[in-house]
Amino acid sequence: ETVPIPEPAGLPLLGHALSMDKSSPLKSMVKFADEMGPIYRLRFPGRQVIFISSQELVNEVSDERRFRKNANATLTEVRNGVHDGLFTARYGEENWGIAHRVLMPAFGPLPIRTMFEEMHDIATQLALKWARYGPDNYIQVTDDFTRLALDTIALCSMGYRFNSYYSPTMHPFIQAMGDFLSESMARANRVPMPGVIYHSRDSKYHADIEILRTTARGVLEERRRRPSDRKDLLTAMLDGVDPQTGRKMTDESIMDNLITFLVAGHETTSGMLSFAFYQLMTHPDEYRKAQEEVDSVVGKGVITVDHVSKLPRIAAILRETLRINATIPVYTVSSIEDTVIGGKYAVKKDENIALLLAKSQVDPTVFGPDATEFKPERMLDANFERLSREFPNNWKAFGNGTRACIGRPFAWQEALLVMAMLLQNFDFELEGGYQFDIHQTITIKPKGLRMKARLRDGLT
Ligand code: MNH
Repeated sequence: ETVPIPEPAGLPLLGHALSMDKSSPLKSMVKFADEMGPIYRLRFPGRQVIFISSQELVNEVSDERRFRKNANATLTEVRNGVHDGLFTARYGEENWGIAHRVLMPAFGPLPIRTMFEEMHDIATQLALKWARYGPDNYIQVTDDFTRLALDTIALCSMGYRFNSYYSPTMHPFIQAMGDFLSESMARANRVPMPGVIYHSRDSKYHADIEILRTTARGVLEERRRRPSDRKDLLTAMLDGVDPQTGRKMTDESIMDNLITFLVAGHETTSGMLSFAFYQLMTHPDEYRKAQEEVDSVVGKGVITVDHVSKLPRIAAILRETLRINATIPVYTVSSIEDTVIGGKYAVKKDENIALLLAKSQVDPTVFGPDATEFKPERMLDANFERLSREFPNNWKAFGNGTRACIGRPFAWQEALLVMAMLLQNFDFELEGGYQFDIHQTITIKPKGLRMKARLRDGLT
């Protein structure tokens, strides 16, 4: 016996298109979950989406024998720029398999370790900038973490320096990428109108895509012209042979993935660092414990790659940060066959099922009555492992299974390094009267977060 999936009241034809918060659809999704419970359906022109928000349902759809990633409306638009690159590839696309097998080893523990020096280089630029700001000026936290994440992934993956800390204006590539991403999201949520209405926005959109691809092609061709002994992701893509098909990646696929790394690797990491600092500055006890850990593990010397794995409390802080504010707050799967979920809800093959991490990761069944509170303790290794045995798939901030984040070890090493370096060198203070709010693009960040940084001693 199946029962219908609950649906909030909507309009004929437009469905719930006008019920969504324009600047943050996520807020509407969360609000509907609060009103409708752990499963509900929304309808938009030409598509419908089932939203699930309990650990139990998320666990069920994490079974890759029954469900697979489905590029949602926004990712479908992002494909205009990066096609079947790793992030946006549809199930079964051949280039995904080739790129996945060629790149997995390059994202393994050893190659990531060798990227430490370049990560450290960029992190030092950030620390220097903040030291020079002095203790009385407000830092635009998210902007500076975005520069950090972008410069880091570009340097480590392809030896390219954006030098974001040295220019007052954004590099044209970065500007184009930002505009491309926000327009991709806008296009996904467009109300159908005659094409001419969108004409000028469409030409700007395609011009931005042109900038992205021309830059990527330039980087690729430059590397071919002047081969280098760098062991980075670009080298892995140029030289790698897929063991399964014996094929190499095409130039188009390499460009798709170069852009994909920049897209996927900058906002997510920058958002995570921003939320982590917000949480620490509003939880003084946790802040103090984190700083004590850094002081006892790293001390006053220069941080090295060996310190990174010895910071369990910082790691727990990052996990807890991503539990409460997963920077990719929603991702989408679909069923391989017509099926029933939650024991009673019929779901059709290929129907969109959105995993609302913003709710499922604060499920009180898993995390108790204080589920929405920041308590890093519960994310220390032993507790984290126990929780995931008892409640599998309760924490999905890096996605699921074969389509999980390939950049996770990269992001983790970078974030631990940056947190440790900053806590070692500075004392931070949140802007008085700051009102927490979320700014949503494809990812989320704390809106307008500002803080002051005071050097504790000299800069290390
Ligand atoms: Mn990342 C996939 C979150 C950092 C490159 N990433 C995913 C998914 C999530 C995710 C969630 C799955 C999305 C989906 O199912 O639709 N990623 C993160 C978070 C951080 C992050 C929270 C940082 C914090 N990601 C990075 C970095 C890179 C990267 C850094 C690049 C170096 N991510 C990817 C790629 C994929 C992905 C590539 C797609 C993998 C695949 O499907 O094969």
